[in-house]
Formats: sequence, structure tokens, C-alpha cells
Amino acid sequence: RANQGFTVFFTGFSGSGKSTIANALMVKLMEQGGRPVTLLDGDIVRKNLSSELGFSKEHRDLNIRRIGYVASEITKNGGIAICAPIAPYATTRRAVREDVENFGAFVEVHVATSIEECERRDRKGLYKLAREGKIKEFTGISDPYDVPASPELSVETENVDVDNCAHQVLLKLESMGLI
Ligand code: GGZ
Repeated sequence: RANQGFTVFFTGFSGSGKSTIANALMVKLMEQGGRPVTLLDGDIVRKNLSSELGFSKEHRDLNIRRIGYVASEITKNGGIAICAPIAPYATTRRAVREDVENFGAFVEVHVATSIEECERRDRKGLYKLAREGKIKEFTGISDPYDVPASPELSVETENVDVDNCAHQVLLKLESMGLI
């Protein structure tokens, strides 16, 4: 069991801290050595694997199913996949969980930083554009986000720093017997 592959799947709003926590987690897991770690970040996947897709429900679902497929292949081969898309739809997250659980563990981590905080930070100026109607179908503003009902772990970056969040994920992986 200690050598099985697994997938850590972060979900949360744009600007919630998914990528930063995912990167910190990747560093910690790589320091431990052993299994190869692959990061499937939202931005990077959209550039390389889903470049033709937009943000309709159909396109988001397709994007998430692709991420899920790659994560399940990595998991099957005994690796560690870290995914960090918004993944707003519960049914699609469920489908990815089922794909991955054929081969190893699926660890869903809700990055539960509130939409108010994400908009207040507005690191990339996207929330302003969404409010102005210049970006349509923006998650949390003009498009839905299904709050995870039973994630393996929930963290937030309003009161807790990134390193602490990544450490909480590491502890969860330990308690699940995965590392
Ligand atoms: C949400 C959008 C949108 C819309 C562009 N809604 O902060 P970012 O910039 O880097 O992260 C967001 C990213 C979301 O892509 P994902 O592949 O993670 O989304 S999904 O899981 O729903 O497929 C944001 C940017 O793309 N972005 N337009 N309308 N985020």
C-alpha cells in the first residue's frame, strides 16, 4: 500500500491558492524521494492539453476528464499526480474519482478560501473583469461552483499560510498510509 500510486486533486475558486499549495506539496513530496510526482496545474493543462477549450460546462467537463485520465494513468503506474483545476462540478469530480480509484487512492482537497477573499485579492485582475462583464461565465461570480460535500481534506488560505496547508495535506497522506 505504501507504494501504490495516488492522486491529490485540489478544487477551489480562481485565486484560492490551489496552485501555490500544489507547488509546495510537490516540493515536499519530491524531497521525500521515491515515486515520481507530476503536477497537472490548471493553467499548464489549459495551455498544453486543453488549448482549444473555453469555459462552458461542456468544455470544463472535457478539461477535467482529460486531467482525470492523465492522473489515472500516472496512478496506475505507481506515480503521484497532483491536480489543481477549479473543477466546479461535483458530478465531474465524482467521475474522475471513479477513474482514479480503479488504480489507487484519490485524495480530494477543497481549497475553501471564500469567494469574497479571492475577489478581494484579485491577483490577476480577473474578478474585476468578470464584474464588468468582460469575462463571461466566471466561477463564483457568474458561473456555479458546487462546494465539495465530503472531500478528504479542506484547507483555506485566509488564515493559514501556504506551507501550513501543504503540511496538512502531507499529514493526511500519512494518515491514509500513502506516504
Ligand atoms: C473561471 C477562468 C475563466 C472563467 C479564465 N471562469 O486564476 P487563474 O485564471 O489562473 O485560474 C482560472 C483558470 C481556470 O481554469 P481551470 O482549467 O482550472 O477551470 S475548470 O476546472 O473549470 O476547467 C482563471 C482562468 O482560468 N479563467 N476564464 N470564466 N476561471
